[in-house]
Amino acid sequence: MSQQLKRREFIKISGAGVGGMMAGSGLLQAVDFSNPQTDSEELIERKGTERTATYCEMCFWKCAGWVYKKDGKPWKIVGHAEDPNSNGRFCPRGTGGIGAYTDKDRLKTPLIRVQKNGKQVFRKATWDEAFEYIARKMNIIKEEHGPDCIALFTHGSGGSYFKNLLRGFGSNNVAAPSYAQCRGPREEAYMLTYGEVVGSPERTDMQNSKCIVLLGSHLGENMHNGQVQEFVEAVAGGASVITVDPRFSTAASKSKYWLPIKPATDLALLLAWIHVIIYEELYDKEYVEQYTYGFEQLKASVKHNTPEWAYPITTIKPHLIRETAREMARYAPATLVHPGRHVTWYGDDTQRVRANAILNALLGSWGRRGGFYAPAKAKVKKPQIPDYPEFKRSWRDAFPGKYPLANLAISSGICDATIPTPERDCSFKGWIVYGTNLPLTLPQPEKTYEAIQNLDLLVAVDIMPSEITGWADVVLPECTYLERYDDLRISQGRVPTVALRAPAFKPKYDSKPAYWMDRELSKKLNLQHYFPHETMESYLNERLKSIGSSLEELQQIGVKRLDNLYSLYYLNGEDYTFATASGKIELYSTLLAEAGYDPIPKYKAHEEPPEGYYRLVYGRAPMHTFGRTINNPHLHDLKSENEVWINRKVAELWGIRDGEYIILENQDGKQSNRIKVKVTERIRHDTVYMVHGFGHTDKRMRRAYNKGADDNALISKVHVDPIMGGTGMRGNFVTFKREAA
Ligand SMILES: Nc1nc2c(c(=O)[nH]1)N[C@H]1C(S)=C(S)[C@@H](COP(=O)(O)OP(=O)(O)OC[C@H]3O[C@@H](n4cnc5c(=O)[nH]c(N)nc54)[C@H](O)[C@@H]3O)O[C@H]1N2
Ligand SMILES: Nc1nc2c(c(=O)[nH]1)N[C@H]1C(S)=C(S)[C@@H](COP(=O)(O)OP(=O)(O)OC[C@H]3O[C@@H](n4cnc5c(=O)[nH]c(N)nc54)[C@H](O)[C@@H]3O)O[C@H]1N2
Ligand code: SF4
Ligand SMILES: [Mo]
Repeated sequence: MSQQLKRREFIKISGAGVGGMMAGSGLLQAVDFSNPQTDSEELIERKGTERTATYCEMCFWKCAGWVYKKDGKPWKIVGHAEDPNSNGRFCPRGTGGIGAYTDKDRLKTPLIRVQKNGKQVFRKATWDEAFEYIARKMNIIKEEHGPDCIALFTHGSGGSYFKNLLRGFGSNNVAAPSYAQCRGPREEAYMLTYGEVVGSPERTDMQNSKCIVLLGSHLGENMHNGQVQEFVEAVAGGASVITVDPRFSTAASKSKYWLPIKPATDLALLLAWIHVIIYEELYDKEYVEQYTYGFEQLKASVKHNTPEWAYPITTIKPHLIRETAREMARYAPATLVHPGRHVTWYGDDTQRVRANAILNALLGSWGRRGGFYAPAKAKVKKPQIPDYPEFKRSWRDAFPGKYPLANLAISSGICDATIPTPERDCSFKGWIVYGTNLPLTLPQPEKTYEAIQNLDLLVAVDIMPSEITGWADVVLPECTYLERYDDLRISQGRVPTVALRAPAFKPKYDSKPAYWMDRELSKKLNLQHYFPHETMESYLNERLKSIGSSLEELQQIGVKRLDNLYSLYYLNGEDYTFATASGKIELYSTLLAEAGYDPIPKYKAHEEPPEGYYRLVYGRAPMHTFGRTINNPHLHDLKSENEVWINRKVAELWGIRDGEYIILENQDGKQSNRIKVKVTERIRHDTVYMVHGFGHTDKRMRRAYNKGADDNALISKVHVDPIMGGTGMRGNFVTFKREAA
């Protein structure tokens, strides 16, 4: 079909029901935001209530909880008391999860792109038609180009079934923006240093930390539940917090020290801290001696990185750099220099996070109480499936010699490799996009659109008519997490736990769970042997049998705690072998040296904003997750648009008033949607800030449409991490424009 449709047009609207904005669904009153901690036992005893076990899909912390119904109607969602990710409390987004289910703008039926009266439109299709279409296209691509010319982009629980399907089909090109646009550099930096990743939930022992250092990491706005709870606990217990942020974040307001660093210079600060810790002999000598490799090289390398050297770079005064370094050493090893999560900032991110990992090693905090614990290891067997065919080509072939230390596929790389170039023998021809809204998620959106124009097949699996669905050939409406089973959530953490997600409601409209989609699609592709279980119930039951449990038990208890057979901390004096080349914690990285990169991080200056421009940085709001919750009836009511934070003096200089709407224009002339101004002292003069996820352009999301601005529209420049391909996204600069009258 899409051969006849020459250029893919964005399908804006389906005609019906465009008028009048829907008001909140009335359910808001029923959802209790004020007291998220509710005693489940007490609730279940109330007449007419029933509960179903779930784990939350409103973000990727995956808190376990209970969905309550009263007289058959949705009532409330609460945290599961036995769950270490939530400790019985949900965050506002989790509590508002009911809104994902009730949202009237949801995708309702499968859709197929067709040409009608010279215009591209979606027509409603049956599931069988949709699967026929997809299978036919996939087979054509396989025949003409090879199965590996189809890629999967995924974020979220159901992605695993699509991954299984695609691998069975012969392609291992599976990418998640949570790697190259998020925590990839962190995982590779810790891997290079300790031979292990940080993982999610982070293995940070914050509840026992006496000193916490946050670089960016805006905990409290970044609302990862258990982590925020531990942070609050540590602060209440008197932990000393050092926050490094060009903005006075919520975390900064809880801190003993706020260091309003000049953005893009954190590596210089980290090296100066390392300098002070080494040259004032504040490091953990026994730990360094016993466990680390390359101390002398490190010492020599940071010799010139004095606080006086770092001062003009970072604008942090030398005495403050010394004082904060001493503060960290005072509480070590119960000092946690937080490794961050969204770390794709400036392109040298693996090196910056390496410096962070090195600093933790000098403080002896890895494997120590109050630093990083060794997460529990839970093994819950998966049912056997046949081996996948051999994968002939990988995304790597598109980038010979590049990103040698990337351990996962790079979404932005797959996007690039979809745009044909003379050197490349094959570019990607098909994308399956599960639960990730690429136009708002991958930087350089104009590249994403160009790549899309070169596809023969684009399948979008989503619950909402998000922007990506407007570009798809086939749209598959998934039911929400409250209407489906999914695979078990296995959290390592301090105690290994297994949590169940079971359907609390029947799927609304003609939406279906991803497992069912993949099993049906597998039949059309003759790949059903990769989906041996007819239902999720039977799959889950078999999995749970391997730990002596059953689906029935999990339906009753929701969360099962397993034994942790390992110690959380290193035993004093015990020898350990680390999974690095030297078997030690590598202050000097042998792998980086071999691959031709700095084995010890070195500071290199980044580009500065031109005259009249300000650096654009972005972050989170506690009541929203990226762009995925903006249309949620309950959460939209809590925050319906974002603001751009501008320093008071800068605003005065431009004559910009608080509350007025302006347009941001970046160094390449890209303009934002109109955005409200927040004039504040809480940000540096050279930086502006906005929350990511707003500025939706798809009218089918009636609440979110045209509210606030999309930071991604201004991220037309990226700085790619040469080590692992992460896309540094904070090297864009904006100036201010008045709205056209
Ligand atoms: N409510 C909510 N919580 C979430 C999410 C969500 O969507 N909503 N998303 C989750 C996900 S997937 C992730 S990855 C995390 C992301 O959350 P974090 O990992 O905390 O993200 P950061 O980029 O570290 O934090 C943004 C902060 O960095 C500051 N900053 C900007 N530039 C610089 C700089 O050059 N140096 C320093 N030191 N600071 C700088 C900004 O001012 C801002 O305060 O949040 C998670 N938690
Ligand atoms: N400009 C900019 N870009 C960023 C970031 C940023 O701060 N600024 N943050 C980066 C980070 S840290 C990350 S982790 C990524 C995250 O990026 P994404 O994972 O792409 O996050 P969302 O934009 O929320 O897109 C999620 C999509 O999943 C859909 N969805 C929600 N629930 C379900 C479900 O149950 N099933 C299915 N099938 N679909 C569902 C939503 O409707 C939405 O379309 O973005 C990265 N990109
Ligand atoms: S942190 Fe909030 S949104 Fe994320 S999984 Fe937990 S309750 Fe849900
Ligand atoms: Mo992320």
